[in-house]
Amino acid sequence: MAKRPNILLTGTPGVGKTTLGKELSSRTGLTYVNVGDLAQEGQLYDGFDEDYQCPILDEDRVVDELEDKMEEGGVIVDYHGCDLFPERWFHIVFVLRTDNTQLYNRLEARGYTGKKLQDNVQCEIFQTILEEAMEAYSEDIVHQLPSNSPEDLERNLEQMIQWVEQWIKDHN
Ligand code: DAT
Repeated sequence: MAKRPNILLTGTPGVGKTTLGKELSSRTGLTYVNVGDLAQEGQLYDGFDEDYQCPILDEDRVVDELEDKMEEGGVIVDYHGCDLFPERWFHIVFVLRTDNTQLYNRLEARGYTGKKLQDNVQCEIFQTILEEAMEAYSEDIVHQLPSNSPEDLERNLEQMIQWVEQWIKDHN
């Protein structure tokens, strides 16, 4: 079996990780893993956040759950955080970025309101996830990508597919 890279797709909720990740998976054959869904399915939670009215991720159990798959390679991980994963897992990290107004509209359409909506838009304004990624991974594997339009999506996909193909050539 050919060696294949692991990719982390991260960024504020609503920037387009799931849309991009699923399409990248279908075009490359890499396995797409949505950490939010994985946690939900396995109930990998440790408490409840009253402020945000959502369960708190049990990070250790998430990491344990994914370890074997990541070791094998060929996984696209989608999550709105990035410092919970071991650095060694990823060969490249993409941080998707969306303009504030655009993000606001997407999150509102998703049913976010009040503090949850405000805090997520602020998270994007303050580049919180980008900074988290820069601290958690070697800066030369962290790439920011604009994710505002269908054209951005297509351009990002093309660049990523090219990178995946090159990586596979170089490592096999
Ligand atoms: P995330 O997984 O980061 O929370 P998503 O993939 O669910 O985001 O996308 C949120 C919404 O934005 C969804 O309605 C699809 C839309 N969207 C995603 N990428 C886009 C893009 N590049 N251009 C326009 N809309 C996009």
